[in-house]
Amino acid sequence: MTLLPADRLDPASNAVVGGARPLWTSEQARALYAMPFNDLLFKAQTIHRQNFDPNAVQLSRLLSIKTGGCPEDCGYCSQSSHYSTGLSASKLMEVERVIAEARKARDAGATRYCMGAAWRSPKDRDMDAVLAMVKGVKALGMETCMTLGMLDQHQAKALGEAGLDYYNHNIDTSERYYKDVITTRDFADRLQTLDYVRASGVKLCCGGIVGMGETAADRVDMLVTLANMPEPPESVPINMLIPMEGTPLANAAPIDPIDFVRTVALARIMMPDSFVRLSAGRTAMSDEMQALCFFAGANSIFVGDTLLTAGNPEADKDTTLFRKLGLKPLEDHAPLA
Ligand code: SAM
Ligand code: DTB
Ligand code: SF4
Repeated sequence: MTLLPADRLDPASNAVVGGARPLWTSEQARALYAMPFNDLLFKAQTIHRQNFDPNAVQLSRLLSIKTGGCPEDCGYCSQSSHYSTGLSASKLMEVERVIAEARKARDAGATRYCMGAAWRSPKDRDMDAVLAMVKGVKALGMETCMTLGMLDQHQAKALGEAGLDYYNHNIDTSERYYKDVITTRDFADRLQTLDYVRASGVKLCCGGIVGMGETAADRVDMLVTLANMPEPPESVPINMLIPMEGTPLANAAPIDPIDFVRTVALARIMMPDSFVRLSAGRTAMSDEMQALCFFAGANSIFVGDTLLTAGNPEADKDTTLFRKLGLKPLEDHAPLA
């Protein structure tokens, strides 16, 4: 792909002038990140309104279908077998139980059901059950998302044929910082799986974590990688690290909330058509911080009191927050035409 010059961007709206989508340079993205906060938020909100209903938030629900005992060494994760986190490993959940949990989530207002497994990659013997979960949850009228680790081409194709809507596979941080966080796979492995998923017709859910001791340049470059993909991910989760006891990142210095909001705003500006999910870490955020994230363009959250192994705000708390902010759950999944 050719790198088009920055003057192809209309500075007011960030709209592409003249057709082709320009690629972001790190310098452009760093300059955005460093803008005066009010200017950055105004720009993000302006772009947000051009693409989405600013008061509608998509609601997803997560379920851990296979917990713990993971052979990967992700330095943030409670489910890695490399660390003593006090978590006990479980087997893959029964298909019927997954469908019953999804029905409860649907009845509580979630429109997308995300199923996560603590695997490096799925074993072929697990694929039948996983495909049955996709079909069963879809039959409830929900969108489906899975996050199962690395996939080969056949697995990605099988998930696509079963009707999976989204596959979540995060790049987590910049290519530069990646090896400080995970050593059992590399950044290129992540991109390979993302390519297989794209080729299978499944939409991408791909983002990362902030607050892992990375620099602002790492946050920005993670977003540059995502925004410069041939097609940016349709869903971009921005997780704030939930420090997990026993992991190498248990004592990482928390990210400044303003820097977190800047990261969300950049994601919105650089990927104007994507859903930006205010993902892990909301229990540690004030209402005001979440409100700023919504203003900066976040328009998706996880609902329900647990994520995979960690806590998430209780339903009452989110209902109150939505009422205070005049937000409503997004009923249909499409961005504005
Ligand atoms: N094993 C699969 C994988 O790594 O792709 C799927 C599950 S994994 C738990 C999904 C994502 O959750 C990770 O890529 C990471 O971005 C996020 N995550 C895991 N632990 C986290 C934590 N303690 N705080 C914030 N985000 C976390
Ligand atoms: C994503 O980006 N965040 C979710 C989902 N994708 C699978 C996971 C958050 C996990 C938070 C830590 C836990 O619950 O263990
Ligand atoms: Fe395993 Fe995923 Fe946790 Fe990494 S993030 S240790 S791959 S479950």
